[in-house]
Amino acid sequence: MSKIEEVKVLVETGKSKKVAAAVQEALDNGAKASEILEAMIASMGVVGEKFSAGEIFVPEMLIAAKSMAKGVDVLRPLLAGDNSASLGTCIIGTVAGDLHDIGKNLVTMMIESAGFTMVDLGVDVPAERFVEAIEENENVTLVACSALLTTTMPALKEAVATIKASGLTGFKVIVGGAPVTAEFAQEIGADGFAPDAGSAAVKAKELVA
Ligand code: B1M
Repeated sequence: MSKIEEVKVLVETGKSKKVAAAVQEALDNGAKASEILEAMIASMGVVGEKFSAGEIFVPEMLIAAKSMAKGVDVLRPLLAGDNSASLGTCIIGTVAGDLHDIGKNLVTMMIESAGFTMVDLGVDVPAERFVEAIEENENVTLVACSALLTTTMPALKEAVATIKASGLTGFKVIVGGAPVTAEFAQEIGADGFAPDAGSAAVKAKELVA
């Protein structure tokens, strides 16, 4: 089994204590950080399928998520890149009712590497909290809202509406997450959408240019 395959199996089976070492070994064997990340994202897809099929339950999903987070910790310095440019502050969070944060954390890392100062509000963020954070922080140029459940798409809509209705200006709003589409983003009045973390960084730069 290749080291990358090993990382995939460890994430899928939630062997959180072994993942960091296996990721490091994969890197030492010449694997690219981006390849390892792709493999771990694919593992989460498998975990999701097993959950849908009733083969595993929430605790196993949670342990798999923790395992992936350990692997991402090792990759972070390699993926984050140069963040010396200053494109302002980006407020980011997963919307109300939604506890998923792996995707949001990857997006945070990539937008930071594009040159933003990040203020991460975490998960289950009420719409009004985004507005407060815009008021509390200097030079906010971007607000990024993540939603990972079809059931929290209305909360994403509410977050964008509340931010837009606040009357505050000087920033753009970007949205994303597995169930979110470009059409939905447009429909709810977001300024931008990105399907994954890499393109979120590209879109973020484009929006504030
Ligand atoms: Co949950 N979960 N989960 N879960 N979970 C999904 C999302 C699900 C698809 C699994 C499934 O059924 N197959 C399903 C949603 C179905 C739906 O919405 N139709 C689901 C469900 C149902 C649930 C619960 C309701 C289960 C229950 O309790 N019965 C529950 C809800 C809790 C809540 O949020 N209120 C729940 C709970 C959990 C855990 C807490 C156990 C855990 C999360 C732990 C954590 O995040 N710290 C968990 C996990 C791990 C998953 C899966 C397996 C993996 C999610 C993940 O991290 N993916 C997931 C199945 C799957 O994704 N296939 C699943 C990897 C990550 C890199 O991808 O998050 O999509 P993703 O992020 C991507 C893009 O979406 C994008 O970029 C990222 C990187 O490229 N992106 C953005 C994300 N945010 C963006 C923002 C942007 C731009 C792009 O701009 C701002």
